[in-house]
Amino acid sequence: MYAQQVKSTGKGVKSLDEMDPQERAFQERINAGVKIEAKDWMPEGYRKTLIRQIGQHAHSEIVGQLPEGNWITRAPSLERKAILIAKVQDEAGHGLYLYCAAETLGISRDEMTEQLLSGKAKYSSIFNYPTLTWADIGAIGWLVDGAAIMNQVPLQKCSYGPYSRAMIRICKEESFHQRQGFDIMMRLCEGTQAQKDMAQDALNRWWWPALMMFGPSDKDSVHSAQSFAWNIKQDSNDELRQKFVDQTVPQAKYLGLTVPDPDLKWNESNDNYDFGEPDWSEFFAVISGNGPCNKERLAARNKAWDDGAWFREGLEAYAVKQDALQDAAE
Ligand code: BYC
Repeated sequence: MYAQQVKSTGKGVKSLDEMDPQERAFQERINAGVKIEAKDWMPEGYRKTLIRQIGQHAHSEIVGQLPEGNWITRAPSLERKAILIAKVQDEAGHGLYLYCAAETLGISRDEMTEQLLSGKAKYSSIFNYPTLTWADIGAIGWLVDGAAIMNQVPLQKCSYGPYSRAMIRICKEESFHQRQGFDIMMRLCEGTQAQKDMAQDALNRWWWPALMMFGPSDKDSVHSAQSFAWNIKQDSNDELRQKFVDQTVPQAKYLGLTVPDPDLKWNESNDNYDFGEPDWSEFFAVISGNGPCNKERLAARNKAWDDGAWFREGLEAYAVKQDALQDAAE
């Protein structure tokens, strides 16, 4: 019975015996590792879950350009500026692949955009924090892209074909992003005391928000059980958070930085780091629209949409003209 393989609570997940024949056949395909494609029959819940998750993911990529874009004009060298522009451009591309993947499920990009601009759709909590210094750009690449890779590598194997294929390319690019962030941190940590202090300050501010990127603790994760059953998720929020901590703490040590967690301790009995609990009240405030920069981020996206109206109108007028020319030629 697949429900027994569900790692989370399993509550609310139907067993094969409780499903009608069509749903059961669908679940059996998933259990056999077959990819689901856009034209295949799928339960409404599966479609909705994917639209929610892929939409949120796409919005995160788009909103994620804002904190980094803030530093393009202030990057400390021409080379750093070129690298940062390329990274921010990659994020726009990731948003595009993901919106396209979500569109295969029957929602339009305009509808998703409307959900983002009205504040109805979520995007990653991490992008509601400000980028105060150049070291924040290093910390974002190292920690935020590092956390994103940890979460997205398993998504390459998720059951929905268009999402899993989009993730393959995105993961390759994220790994370049993570390395460029670590490289910024290395340069700062090899520099003057003021540069090291700037790197430590960035780690202090980004560490806990990075841990929150993996979502609430498993006991509070409402979607995990069903997403495991549908092979959308393969690791729980807490499992990925643990992997991230285990991978990142040695990197911080290499940099000579201190992770801002007094409870962080190597646990020899299970070969993992024990670590403190993120401030979940902060997390829930941020995802409810009350983080440090939520209003600013939504205002920036709304402004970009409004400022682009003339361009969308121009494209539409051009398409109408081309259609008329085509009709006249036939
Ligand atoms: N922020 O039941 P749960 C990037 C919401 S961008 C905001 O555990 P699920 C990058 C969750 O949506 C990285 N909301 O949910 C870009 C749900 O709310 P709703 C973006 C969060 O879906 C530019 C509620 O909390 N990556 O890489 O099973 C520059 C309950 O949670 C967050 C993705 O989007 C959060 N952190 O698991 C640099 C990856 N966490 O919808 C880098 C794809 C949870 O019921 N998404 N919520 O109102 C996922 O893998 C999963 O959706 C999550 C959450 C692990 C995030």
